[in-house]
Amino acid sequence: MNHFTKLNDFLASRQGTLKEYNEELSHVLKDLATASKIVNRDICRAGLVDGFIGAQGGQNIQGEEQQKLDVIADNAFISILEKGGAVCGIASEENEDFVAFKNPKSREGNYVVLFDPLDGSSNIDVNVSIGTIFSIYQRVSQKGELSTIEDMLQTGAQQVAAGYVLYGSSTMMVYTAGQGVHGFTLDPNTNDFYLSHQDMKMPEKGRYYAMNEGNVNECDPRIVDYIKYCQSRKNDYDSPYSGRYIGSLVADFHRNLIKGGIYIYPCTKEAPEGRLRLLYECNPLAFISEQAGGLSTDGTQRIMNIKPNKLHERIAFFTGSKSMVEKAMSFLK
Ligand code: AFP
Repeated sequence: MNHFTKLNDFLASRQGTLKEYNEELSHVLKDLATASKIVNRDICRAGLVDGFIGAQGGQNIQGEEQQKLDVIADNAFISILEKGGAVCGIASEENEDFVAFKNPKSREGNYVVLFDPLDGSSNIDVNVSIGTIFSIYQRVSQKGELSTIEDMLQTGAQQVAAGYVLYGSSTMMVYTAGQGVHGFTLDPNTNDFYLSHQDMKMPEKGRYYAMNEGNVNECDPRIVDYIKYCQSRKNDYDSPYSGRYIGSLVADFHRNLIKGGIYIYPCTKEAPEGRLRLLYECNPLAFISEQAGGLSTDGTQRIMNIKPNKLHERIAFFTGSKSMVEKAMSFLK
């Protein structure tokens, strides 16, 4: 036993604090937590179970090699959300098209969930932190009907809740429903999430920058200038920032949320539109960053104002502590 509040009790206490914050939304968040516990268990046992480690043998719609655990995690989230009844459809990194749940209960569901079931999957086989990222919207299609593409292609500003689960040295679920950011740690003894990080705030600035610096000569020279600024003694700390890049967006973002820092994935020659996906990577983290006092932009505009044109749309992403993102943007002017 511990003295921390369980996720379910916390969700119950929040109901009604916002028009959108109701029992059905709590249900969706609980289902996401349940699915993440299954995924967490599978990640922890991956090395011991045949069929969990390694490549699946196919590519997802992004042309990226799918890992076995990508598919296992995807199936876990889809099956729990489908059974739950509060969600009428989903879109995920691992599926080319969105999935409209056909059963009558789900058709009555008010929400859609967009997610990356296992972010940072190149880190799975090497036992480095990975995550799940999710975004929740109210449907715009008719209740009782099948969910439509319009449900999925909403701007980030229309998210009712968003979050991530970090499978790290401990497993944490962090979410916002538009009233601050709440962090829960999974207790392996009880398999319950407990409120461990209340009202999380991103420090106004920090000393960490996260970028795949292998790409530094492949991007806009103004980005190179900003990276040189981070590495110089001419920055606001009069000493070089520390470079930290895990290659799992969730883990890099979480460090910056707690310690202060900036994450950058600009357009590169290889990825001229950017690498990260707007709908299930950037939007949810943008919502959390703003709720925590940080900023997220594609270099020209607020991430959450971008009207998506397609499910797997990619964009450039700059997210983190407010003054650091503002400084990076000043290089792009
Ligand atoms: P996956 O979810 O397909 O593994 O992609 C990981 C990711 O979207 C993000 O988590 C990382 O920050 C980024 O890509 C890593 O990309 P690079 O390997 O190009 O640095």
